[in-house]
Amino acid sequence: MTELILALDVTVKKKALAIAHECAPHLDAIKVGYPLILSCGLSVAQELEAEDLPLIADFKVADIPNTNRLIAEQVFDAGFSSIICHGFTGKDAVQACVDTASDYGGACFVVAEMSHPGATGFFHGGTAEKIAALAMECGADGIIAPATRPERVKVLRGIVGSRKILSPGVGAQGGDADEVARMVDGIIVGRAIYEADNPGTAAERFARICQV
Ligand code: OMP
Repeated sequence: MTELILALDVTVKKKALAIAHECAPHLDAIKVGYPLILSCGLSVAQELEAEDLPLIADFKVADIPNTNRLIAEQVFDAGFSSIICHGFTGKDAVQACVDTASDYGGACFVVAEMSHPGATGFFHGGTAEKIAALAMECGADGIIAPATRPERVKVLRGIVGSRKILSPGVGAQGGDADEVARMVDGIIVGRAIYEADNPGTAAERFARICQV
């Protein structure tokens, strides 16, 4: 079964918590990033723990190994169970995130290729493939690959094998959940859920697609 991960990019705490609660029965995890943390503080993670779902910290960590480790420690101490980091920083920097995640019994996902149109200018031409291979070499739990380009997900699957692929870009960015859900281990959905008139109903609809 494919997991449904809510990207909770909502900047008003009360609204974020209400949406999380409404959607929770249909979700497998909640992904939190800069929009929510910068507006509400890292402690929002503790409040989200009430939903009893794994929390993924999307800080796309991209610094030197020591700083990556310090960031990852803060993330796991705050109650997150996974962290997303960038891979273009190189082996030692990615390894610091993977090792810190492992020290905490958590998981680390490496962005192999981004979903937005501009990403092709940097990630194509072999870069995404290299990053995916690096993520495997470092022992990462999986990669992030674009739902907006299923043909690229297929290529990257050839590199990561049975390791996890989490895929953002469904809905608002044009990715087709029906097509991508069969190819990946988790789809990441933000606006198509949290901007819907009824986020709970929208989450339920995506959850049904994930069950195919
Ligand atoms: P929506 O476009 O609103 O569904 O949100 C997508 C979520 O996935 C946002 O939180 C993005 O920051 C995130 N994301 C991408 O959209 N593209 C990527 O390539 C990588 C991510 C990510 O790492 O989660």
